[in-house]
Amino acid sequence: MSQRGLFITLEGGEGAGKSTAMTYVERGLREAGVDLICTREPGGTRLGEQLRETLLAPSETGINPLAELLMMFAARAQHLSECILPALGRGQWVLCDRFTDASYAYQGAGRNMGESPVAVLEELVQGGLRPDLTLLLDVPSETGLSRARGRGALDRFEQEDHAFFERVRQSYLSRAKRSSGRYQIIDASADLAAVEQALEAVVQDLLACPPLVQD
Ligand code: Z5A
Repeated sequence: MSQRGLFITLEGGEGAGKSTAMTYVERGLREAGVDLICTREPGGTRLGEQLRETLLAPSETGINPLAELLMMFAARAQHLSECILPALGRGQWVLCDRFTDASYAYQGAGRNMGESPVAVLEELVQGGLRPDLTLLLDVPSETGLSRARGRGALDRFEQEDHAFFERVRQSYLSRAKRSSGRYQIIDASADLAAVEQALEAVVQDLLACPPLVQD
């Protein structure tokens, strides 16, 4: 039986540069001949994109934190069954812009729900599946927010206050510290050239010595 593909996620606060990094990593891997798909959360399927629209709409002011968390995991359940698991099973690599670390950071820490409800849903929806590698683009929240604001209209999350984004950042950093084997922290406050250089090193490492896949 052939081995499943690698599951790689990109995480970070607002405006950390995940989408920019994803394009760069995707290009490096494709040029090296890796067969991969790129996707995102919430989203990646028709249902997931519909839920994303609701979750990000600034007009949706009344969404309760538990409903928000359940919508993230509803989108994730669909994404796993329709897109991520089939691709991994075919041996393709999956590059995903955000995954469950974002639920720990935004709902667990940002919304002050704590880790327990996230962990319960993680187990229910994913079973034993965890990313093989997570690239955490770390940037001070003020820097990230000012980049995000520079892009124009703010979504529902981007309208939160500074304390919210600080909790999000600290959650990412503390989870990365606890399971350091899975994460690579990229200093995303550096200029684009320096970030690209760091990503280039990650891509070369991945190609030379891919992490062991946990089935
Ligand atoms: N969310 C959640 O709450 N729970 C969950 O479980 C999941 C998600 C999965 C949508 O995610 C929202 O869903 C998200 C959390 C929540 N909150 N929000 N908002 P998203 O990933 O689509 O949203 P986002 O964080 O706002 O991502 P983004 O807008 O796509 O930002 P980004 O990908 O990190 O950054 P970027 O688009 O690559 O770059 C932003 C700008 O900065 C752009 O103009 C770049 O040219 C510039 N940039 C990038 N890097 C640099 C450097 N190094 N220097 C200078 N300028 C730079």
